[in-house]
Amino acid sequence: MTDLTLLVEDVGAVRVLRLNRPASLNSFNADMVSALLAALEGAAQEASVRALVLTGAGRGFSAGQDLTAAGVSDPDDSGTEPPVPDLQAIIERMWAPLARRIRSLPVPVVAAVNGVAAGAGANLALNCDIVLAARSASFIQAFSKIGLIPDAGGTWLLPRLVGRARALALAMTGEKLSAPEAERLGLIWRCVDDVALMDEAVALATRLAAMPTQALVETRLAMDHALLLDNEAAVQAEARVQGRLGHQHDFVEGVRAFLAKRAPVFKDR
Ligand code: T3D
Repeated sequence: MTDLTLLVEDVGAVRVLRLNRPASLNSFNADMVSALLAALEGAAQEASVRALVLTGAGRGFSAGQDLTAAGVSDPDDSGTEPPVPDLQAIIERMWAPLARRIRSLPVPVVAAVNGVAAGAGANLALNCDIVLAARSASFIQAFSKIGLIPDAGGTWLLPRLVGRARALALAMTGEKLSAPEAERLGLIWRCVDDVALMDEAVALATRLAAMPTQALVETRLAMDHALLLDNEAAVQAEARVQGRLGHQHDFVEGVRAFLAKRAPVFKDR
């Protein structure tokens, strides 16, 4: 399936979604939000999809909100100020659902950050389970430069990924962080040579696709949830999740395959 603003391709059990507005560094207008939400929903519904890669076309991953479509315009000739956009409504319609859907997908999600990732574009990538980036890519919490705070889950994610001191400095200064530096700080998993990015991302997603999907997704949910719990509550929550997973085919298959010294065939999703 091809949409003007989003390219969709399947590589085996891996669905690759490519943001496709390269002239504006894949900044998001309403069409691209709708296309991405629909594609995420499609991937969630299709049992043959066992992992997802999110990347961008051209030299950028995403520059966040398309500022030409942000609803801000100049005063008219008489100096009358036009109405300002309702940002709360925009966030609730666009960025919150996108971030939420990525974090709740029933399959693992790999971001392949091919170039600059700015504003909510950066934070969409950081919502993915594993973030790979091209060595030449960069991350910018651009919000402060236009009088905003990090959104698309940025206020929750950034301190958890890199700690409060670095999170505040990145968000307040809006400084560009290179991919190697992002890796060093723990903002992302790894950066790789530019030419190798897509091969590495698809190979990683293919590996994840062959693994027990439910366990991977429950790992994401349990870790995110555990951040809100004390140790005892987290240990108890682990027991409940293991209790559920223990009734699944993939657990029995994994143990049987180990004991039989054969490769497991996982199929739960
Ligand atoms: O407003 C709301 O709805 C609230 C929601 C907010 C969520 C957010 O994401 S807020 C943050 C929005 N994003 C930004 O502020 C980033 C703006 N872009 C930049 O700062 C720079 O473009 C970059 C640092 C990302 C890259 O710089 P550079 O020098 O590599 O590229 P460039 O020349 O600035 O951009 C290339 C083209 O993309 C250029 O168009 P042109 O001149 O070739 O026709 C530029 O205008 C366009 N572009 C880049 N970012 C955006 C954009 N067009 C629209 N919206 C953008 N966000």
